[in-house]
Amino acid sequence: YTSGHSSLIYLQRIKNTMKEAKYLVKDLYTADPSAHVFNDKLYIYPSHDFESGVPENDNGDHFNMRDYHVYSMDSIDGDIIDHGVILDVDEVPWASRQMWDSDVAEKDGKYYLYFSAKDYNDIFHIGVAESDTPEGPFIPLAHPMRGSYSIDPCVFKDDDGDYFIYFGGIWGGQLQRYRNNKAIEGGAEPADQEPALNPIVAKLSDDMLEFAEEPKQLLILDEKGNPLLAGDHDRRFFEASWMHKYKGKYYFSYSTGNTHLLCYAIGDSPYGPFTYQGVILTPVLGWTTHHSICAFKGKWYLFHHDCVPSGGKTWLRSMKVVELAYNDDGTIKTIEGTK
Ligand code: FUB
Repeated sequence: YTSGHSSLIYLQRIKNTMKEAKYLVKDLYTADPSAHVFNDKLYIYPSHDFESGVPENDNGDHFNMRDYHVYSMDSIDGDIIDHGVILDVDEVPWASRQMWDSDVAEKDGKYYLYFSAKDYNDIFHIGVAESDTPEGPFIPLAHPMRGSYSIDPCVFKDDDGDYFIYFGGIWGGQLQRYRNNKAIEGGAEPADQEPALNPIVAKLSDDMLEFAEEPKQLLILDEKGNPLLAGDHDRRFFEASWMHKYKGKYYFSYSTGNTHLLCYAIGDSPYGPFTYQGVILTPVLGWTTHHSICAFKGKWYLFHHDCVPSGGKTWLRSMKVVELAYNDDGTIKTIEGTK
């Protein structure tokens, strides 16, 4: 009896460690999951993929999403609740299409949804929408954040109560069309031997609706302290910014896009500089890889997506969660993606 009982406890422990990634939602395609804990619950804000019929192209027009849902969980092994649509493109006066990656931050009991979308000139900007609850619905501002461009906003609250927004994505995400926050002629990536384009960071205003300062580049350096080069496709920033803090250090993680890796870099300040450390997630089935990292009830998790349930259709993704572990030196143990 005793040994049987302890095996049961052991099996239960294995189940609870979430070493195998699990899909979170079966009835909708969901991607780019941004996870946060609000009021002791886990909330996940993903993109909502669907079959729009737009053909694949290099701009990513086939990622033609039009609305967002929010999900919540009381425990990582428990049920996931779909709270329904929280914002639709038709409710956003300035947005025409492609409701891409989003994130939500809470301040003083109000919730702010930051989202990427194209305007009527096909230029990406970042929008903000407000709600009194994490479940929405979110009411959008009539205009994008002033001075915003490109895609993939992520908002990080530091321990001292300052909020920072990180954003940017090259190729279809249009970051290569800007330098020093201004649109440039031509808008190409730098040559391979030049420093890569970096993600952008800005402190948020007290009302959470504007940049509180001129956005800056967030430098990602190699082990010798040199900026990563544009030709270093296995390490340079492509899109999917995420920031989290672990044991007093800032961890900036991102996708390398065309080499399909989720990587991370560590720094001592929310502005950086950051030093490249390695791969968090090896390539998954599908072109994009995108994630968030969140602690919930004493464990760390990587939320991400792949295209296994859609049979590899790169625009129909499904979000997943898997436990994330650190080594003693603070580096992250690499997780194998599902091919
Ligand atoms: O979901 C649309 C876009 O695909 C996101 O904004 C990118 O990060 C990539 O995941």
